[in-house]
Amino acid sequence: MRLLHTSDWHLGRAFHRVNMLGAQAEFIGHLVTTVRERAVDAVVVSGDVYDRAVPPLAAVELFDDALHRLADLGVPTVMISGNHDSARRLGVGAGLIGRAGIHLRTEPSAAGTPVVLTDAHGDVAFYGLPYLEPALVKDEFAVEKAGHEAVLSAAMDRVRADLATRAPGTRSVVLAHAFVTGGEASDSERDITVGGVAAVPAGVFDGVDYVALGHLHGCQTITERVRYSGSPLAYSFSEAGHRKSMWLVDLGGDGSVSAERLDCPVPRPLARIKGTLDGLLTDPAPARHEEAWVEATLTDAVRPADPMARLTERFPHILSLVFAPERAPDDPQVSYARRLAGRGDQQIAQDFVAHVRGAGPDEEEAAVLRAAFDAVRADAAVREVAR
Ligand SMILES: [Mn+2]
Repeated sequence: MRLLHTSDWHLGRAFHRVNMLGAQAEFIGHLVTTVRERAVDAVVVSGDVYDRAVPPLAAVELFDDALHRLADLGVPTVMISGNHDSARRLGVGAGLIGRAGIHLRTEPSAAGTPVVLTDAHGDVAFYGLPYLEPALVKDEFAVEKAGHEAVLSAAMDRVRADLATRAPGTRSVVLAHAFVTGGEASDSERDITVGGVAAVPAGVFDGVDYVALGHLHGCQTITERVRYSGSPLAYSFSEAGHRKSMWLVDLGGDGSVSAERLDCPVPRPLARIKGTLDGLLTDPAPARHEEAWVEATLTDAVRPADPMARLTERFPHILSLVFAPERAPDDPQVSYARRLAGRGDQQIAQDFVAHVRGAGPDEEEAAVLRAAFDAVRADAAVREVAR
């Protein structure tokens, strides 16, 4: 059985001031063409269909168009909700859409109920695990301490239990939206840390033939059988080095997996350039980025006048400007943003305590901070669900 694995479409999301709906529509067209030309048997979409719980109308219309085109192909599709989607909103109409062969899985309670597709070698059971927000699903999965590993393990126990009841030789595919240990993040995923932990070990998914992951926006291989497709488009300059892709996965009759990486259309390349304003305007080297979406980091010791207007003359598609004057790392002038870069909320809070008190938090105090961050996140998640 030949699968096409994609995720993290984030329909409706903009890239800085650029509306990406045109590029998103082009990707949908590319997806449909690929399904037809490469004789795909099933499409899997591993969450974050939309960028927000309440997406703009144009994004909803684009998704509707994608559903119609996938249904017209007659190729079954399995989709789950991600942490950016409102599972309940996305799930409205799922029963009816399912009759057209598009299986939207947004209910955690259905974790152990697969969509079963069949080829010449027998059945393939597709288990769609929507993004599981630990605080919201801990009762459903009867776990005491709400963490990502606990709830995903419990959901996977249901998958394995169901699989054990099926005919020997039944192959299995799991769709999940999670941060798996060893995966590399970018700047465009929303933080999902709970209890100080964001990631789950890949071993949680043991016992199935292929795990189609969503959440991380870079295409990556955790193991031969556990992969991220990544987002089809870049949504931050941290993805300037990414090659945006989908996985074309051939699932053999014996459960063997071979995967081919397929490139997605690139609306416009991304470039990060760095130097003094005069250097960026006159050096020959950045000429190859003149048509790219550009993020320029200015290293001038003194902020120059009108930098954006001047850079736009050479780089008409410049979208982002960063000031990073060259200074010694211990210079108190090093910007606040740079001091925070790459550190999580917990670490920032702990460093703040150390800064104002002279000593960082002890274990008990660190736990209080963690609990506070968890409470804020859980509250935000509950609000999202209620929208
Ligand atoms: Mn995402």
